[in-house]
Amino acid sequence: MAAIAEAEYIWKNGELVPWADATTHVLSHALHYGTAVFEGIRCYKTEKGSAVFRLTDHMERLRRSAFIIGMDLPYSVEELVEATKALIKTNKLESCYIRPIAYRGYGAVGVNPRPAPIDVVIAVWPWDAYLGEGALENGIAAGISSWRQRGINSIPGAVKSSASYLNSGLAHMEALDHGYGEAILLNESGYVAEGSGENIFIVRDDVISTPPISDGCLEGLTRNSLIELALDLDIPVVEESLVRTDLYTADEVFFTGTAAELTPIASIDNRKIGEPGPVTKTLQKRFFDVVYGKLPEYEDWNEYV
Ligand code: PPE
Repeated sequence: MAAIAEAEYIWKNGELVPWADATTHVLSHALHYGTAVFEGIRCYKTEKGSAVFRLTDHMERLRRSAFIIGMDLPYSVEELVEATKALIKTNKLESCYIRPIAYRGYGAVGVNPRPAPIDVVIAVWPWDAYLGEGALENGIAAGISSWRQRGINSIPGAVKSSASYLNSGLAHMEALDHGYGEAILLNESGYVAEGSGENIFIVRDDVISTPPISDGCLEGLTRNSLIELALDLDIPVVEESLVRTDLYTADEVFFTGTAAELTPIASIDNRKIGEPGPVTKTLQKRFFDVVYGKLPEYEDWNEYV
């Protein structure tokens, strides 16, 4: 999670630039005011070649995030999709993490973002297990943060903005300080929102529950995929507000996200949930079968490079 394994090129405003040259001015608007929207996407090495999971859907979410904050992206979803595929090929990567970011660049200071130019960058690099070694197999210890999820009428969860991640960073640092691997944030009303970089699900009596988007979480594409995979297996899924005690008493709890994939939660606030349970394990296997191109019925989610 710390150091970046550098690739050779980065795509910036339509051009390929060497990794070390993909810089921006220190007075870029986004650096001062958080005016950036981004995505996290994964490309997996499958038997049929490298496949980017839901690439178009991610780029569409990027456009929606930009639209909400009044940023008119100078590239279409198709252009961003093609640029990403070409970038992966140029960098000769078989699997990687993909980070597109659109931000207000250099040219104006002051709160108003509009006079600042819009820069768009796509970077790719190899990135393994997000929540540490063994997390996917054994689960992690999570803790409820004393920091609240910013309100949907402050910095909306629907916008994947750099500004949101100050909130995530505060919660994540606190979790690490308390000896946990990840934080869970409650919203201002006390309902469970999400992890600092993941959506959250519980399983109780063979029913899956996850907080609704209106409780302030990101509309995660892994979340959305998992819901579909579960329903296709006839496992009921409910989107409902959850309180912290629902987490403590659940049979199984897990995080989902592009980086975190499907990471089981072994304990919350030192209350044992246990080893990854049957629903978690079934869905995790299903998820990896999908992204590695082993399930033909979900192949439209895999966009081959
Ligand atoms: N909530 C948050 C706050 C979040 O950051 C992510 C993804 C999700 C939910 C899950 O969304 P999705 O990836 O579409 O299923 N977090 C990205 C960034 C992580 C980072 O540390 O940077 C990611 O997983 O790529």
